[in-house]
Amino acid sequence: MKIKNNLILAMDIMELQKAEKVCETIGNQIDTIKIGYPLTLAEGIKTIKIFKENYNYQIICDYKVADIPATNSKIAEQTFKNGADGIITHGFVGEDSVKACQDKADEYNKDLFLLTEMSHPGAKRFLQKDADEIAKMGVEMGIKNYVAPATRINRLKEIREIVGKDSFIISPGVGKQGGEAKKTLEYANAIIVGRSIYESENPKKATEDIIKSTK
Ligand code: 3DU
Repeated sequence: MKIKNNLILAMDIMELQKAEKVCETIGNQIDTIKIGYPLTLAEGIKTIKIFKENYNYQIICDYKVADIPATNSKIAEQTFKNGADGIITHGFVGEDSVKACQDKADEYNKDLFLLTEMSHPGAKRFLQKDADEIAKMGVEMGIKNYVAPATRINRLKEIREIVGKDSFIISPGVGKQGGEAKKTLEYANAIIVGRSIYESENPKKATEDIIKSTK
């Protein structure tokens, strides 16, 4: 996936009107947003189409899919049927569950992003131990897109080493969670930023500043 300015906006605003206002303010500095449960549960899956049609954005659905294969397949089907360009799936559930999402992504000719290690402190206790194995599984499965943390650059670097230079890594945790944009982009192809933009008094300037800081 090609991502303008290597920046994905995490659209976790729970009111569509407010979310659209942020998009109008930011203008064409970005071309990709990430929608997760906050907006989807508040306003429905129709939000995917609204952002695609009104702003021509690429949409990555951060549904952190983590169920049995049969259920994963249904979740991915609904996600792609409703217009998503990509879906984020958890890796800890294992190869068969991930493959169910991968098959749907292939069927729709869209992207699957495999979540390896998460960015928050709690991820250290369980997920971190297996994150390298999750990344290795992704490589074995031929997965090209990954999610890895901006909050622990050493871990991001290690995951990059496992998935290789030709894989595409998107990285959350820049800004509010403490990660730095420029450092993160040494190892990731794009950063994911939410609150530092949409909670800012001036989302346009916040976006400009983040983009400038990456140059
Ligand atoms: O912390 P921010 O407000 O910039 O938002 C980060 C987004 O990325 C948010 O949607 C969160 O759910 C998602 N995310 C992580 O923060 C960390 C992960 O490991 C995976 C996804």
